[in-house]
Amino acid sequence: MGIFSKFLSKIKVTELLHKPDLDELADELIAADIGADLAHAIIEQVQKMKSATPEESLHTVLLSHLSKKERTISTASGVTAVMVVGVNGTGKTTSVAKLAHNFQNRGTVVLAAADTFRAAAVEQLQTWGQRIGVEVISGKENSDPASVAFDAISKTQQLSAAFLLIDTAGRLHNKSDLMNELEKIKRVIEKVTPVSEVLLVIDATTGQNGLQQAKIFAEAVQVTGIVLTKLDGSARGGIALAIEDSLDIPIKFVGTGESIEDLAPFNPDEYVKGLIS
Ligand SMILES: Nc1nc2c(ncn2[C@@H]2O[C@H](COP(=O)(O)OP(=O)(O)O)[C@@H](O)[C@H]2O)c(=O)[nH]1
Ligand SMILES: [Mg+2]
Repeated sequence: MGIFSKFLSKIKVTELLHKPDLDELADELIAADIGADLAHAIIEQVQKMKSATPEESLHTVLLSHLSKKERTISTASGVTAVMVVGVNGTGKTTSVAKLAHNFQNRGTVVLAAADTFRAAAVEQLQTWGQRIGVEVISGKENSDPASVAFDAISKTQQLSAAFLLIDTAGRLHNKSDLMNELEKIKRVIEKVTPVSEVLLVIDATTGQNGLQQAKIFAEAVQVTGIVLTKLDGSARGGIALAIEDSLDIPIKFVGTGESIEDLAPFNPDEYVKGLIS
């Protein structure tokens, strides 16, 4: 059930939006993690749209705040290299495994365990790799992530693999450290092939806090797309709208659970319909 359904069923009786309705709509938008400023901008726009029904107006206005950028993964003719970045716990490693599974029917996939700061992170990726039958390149604990990236791109060439997915560390305590590390990994890959995508993983259940983290990452690296995880655990999916409105980075995939199949392309129209109906 959409987050605005209670509200919409009530206003349908009059088909007109009055001040108390608009206040209630603003509250619902904010409760859905859309953020106060954007919620008020949406209200103003809905008010100006007199011709349509409130439901149609809301649909049009919400859709207009989503990114117009391409949502499919851009692929390269040789190796498609994809870096996956984001704060610890958001779902990077799981998303790397899900993406690998998703790409497997299009060619050989190699995974790089470049989060070398946590032994558990490497083991976790290896376990996924075994389960889905994908090679995982790793280094020793605390080894240089860029050296893992180097080994991984070498392996990718050796196997003539079509995809290289790189899992990275998510420490946020020092922005310039983070930037240096991610840039170094990128440089190592780009000696061989361009990095096609840098996907930022955001946990939908962290709401506006997740948006703040996203801003820090977007300043540190050139993010080309977002994977919004744990939408299954969040009744407040409005965060997708807040992210796209403020960063104009397209959400390319959504995570809808903990198993390998729980990844879906993000469809703006369906998303908005889901919020409303
Ligand atoms: N419910 C749900 N859980 C998820 C999703 N994606 C990841 N997780 C869980 O979130 C936790 C952290 O994921 P992990 O991939 O280790 O995050 P990382 O630290 O960013 O690599 C794990 O328990 C995952 O199973 C999702 O889409 N939905
Ligand atoms: Mg991880």
